[in-house]
Amino acid sequence: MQHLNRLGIVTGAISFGLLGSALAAGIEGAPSPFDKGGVQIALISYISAGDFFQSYQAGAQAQAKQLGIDLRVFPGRQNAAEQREQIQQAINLGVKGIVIDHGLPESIGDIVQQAIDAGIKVVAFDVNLNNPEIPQVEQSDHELARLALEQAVKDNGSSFQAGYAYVAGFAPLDRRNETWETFKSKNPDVVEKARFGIVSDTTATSTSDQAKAALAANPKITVVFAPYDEFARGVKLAARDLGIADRVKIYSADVSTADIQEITEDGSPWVATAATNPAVVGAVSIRAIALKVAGSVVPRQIVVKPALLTQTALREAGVKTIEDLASKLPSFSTSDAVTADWIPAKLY
Ligand code: SR1
Repeated sequence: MQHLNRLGIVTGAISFGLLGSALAAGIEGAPSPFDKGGVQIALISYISAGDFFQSYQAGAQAQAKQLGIDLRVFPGRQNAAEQREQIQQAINLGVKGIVIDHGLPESIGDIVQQAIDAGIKVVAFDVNLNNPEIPQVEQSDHELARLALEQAVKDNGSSFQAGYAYVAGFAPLDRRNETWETFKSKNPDVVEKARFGIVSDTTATSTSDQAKAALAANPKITVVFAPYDEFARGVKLAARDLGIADRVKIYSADVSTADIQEITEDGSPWVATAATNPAVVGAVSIRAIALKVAGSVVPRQIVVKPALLTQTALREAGVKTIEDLASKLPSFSTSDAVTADWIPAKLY
């Protein structure tokens, strides 16, 4: 577990755009087909709105560039039928590998199997396709939720009324929910008074409307567990609109530069988040698919570990951006997951 205020390792920052431009022709000494370059890989997302997914995609693109990969990005629109259609398009294109970023397993399981049957390698990020041939990238969601909830107890004790933002069916949210359920059973004086949440192209504002109603109807709620940054933004907006930002504390998942600004601003009720650098997760996903395509053994489960970021620690450390975090926390600058000596693995 890493805490921002315990670490001080500094690495040089490089803009993503400067990386790997000379590698489109292939990497000397790399296994086939990466020795030639131009390997077509598809990144097919279910959600593209929001900071997390934009940063994930930027990290994936930066790593792809370093590997000379021709990355075809299919932006999700929270539309299961469209994601299915995009997987079909990738199969028709003859890509060598596909990264599936989120999605609903019941809508895509069979088409993903068709891709595998066509000899295409597949890696999944945060969608359980229940197939031993598909490595699963994830952020250690149980630990992530535990870090945020332990901070909630540290700040508020183990007796409080809570609001909870959750939508079932998304693998990371379902895993975080398992930790929430365990947490409640171990802390019987934590009472969940309201549950709400929407995942859509307007997650934050739609969740805000629901949070507003829930907080107004339950004035004794003092803690909200909102383990997705778009949920946390929505709850913060609701607390501000209701004029109760001084008596509600929000504990979340994820971080972005915009989130850091929202967390650290004066009077913010958003007091802690447990997070990875989504760009690093995107890079890890591309390395995993590259290794699969190269015929290397890839672990079934690939984990990028989260760190706890408290409002206090961010303010004290003067952190204003994700790049600041990457310069202070090793796990925000790179990951040692799925590397090989022929793969450049540093984003910053
Ligand atoms: C709707 S699922 C949202 C989550 O996916 C990623 O795992 C991010 O951490 C985000 O919280």
